[in-house]
Amino acid sequence: MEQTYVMVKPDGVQRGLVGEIISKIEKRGLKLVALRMNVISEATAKEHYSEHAAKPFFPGLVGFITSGPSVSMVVAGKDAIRVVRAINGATNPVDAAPGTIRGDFALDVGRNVVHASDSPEAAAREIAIHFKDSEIGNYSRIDEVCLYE
Ligand code: DAT
Ligand code: MG
Repeated sequence: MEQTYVMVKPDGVQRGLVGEIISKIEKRGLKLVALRMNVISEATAKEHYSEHAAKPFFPGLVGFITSGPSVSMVVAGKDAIRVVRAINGATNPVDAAPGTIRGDFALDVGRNVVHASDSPEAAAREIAIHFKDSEIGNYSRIDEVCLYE
């Protein structure tokens, strides 16, 4: 099953949205296989967002993502990368469809509540940045017999 890296950013934690966000992911049928709350270090934030290092919003993005506790997870399931990106909605919340996390809970692109990997390569890279192999669980959910044909 495909794995993806997902983060509830510091704004989502401050606004009490952690449970609702995790609930959407779980109820969809995706499986949590790793979960942690921590304040991400500046070095980890820069590595995580290295593709944006040259962009004007990069310093603000790194400052924001390290500004308080965030929740990191690894989520597994069928097409987990595409499915979580769809659950999150468009990067700019103004363009995000209602029903998505960003479309329901955010307005500003720099305060868009959630992150998720956008490709298999990004997922592998981001999971390795945030978790050791030993922190990623391997189990079956009891409802997998109903979720998958
Ligand atoms: P996504 O988070 O949907 O993968 P991205 O990789 O293009 O989007 O950008 C990473 C984050 O950077 C995004 O969630 C919010 C911030 N960001 C992107 N574009 C921005 C902009 N024009 N101004 C401010 N922040 C921006
Ligand atoms: Mg991205």
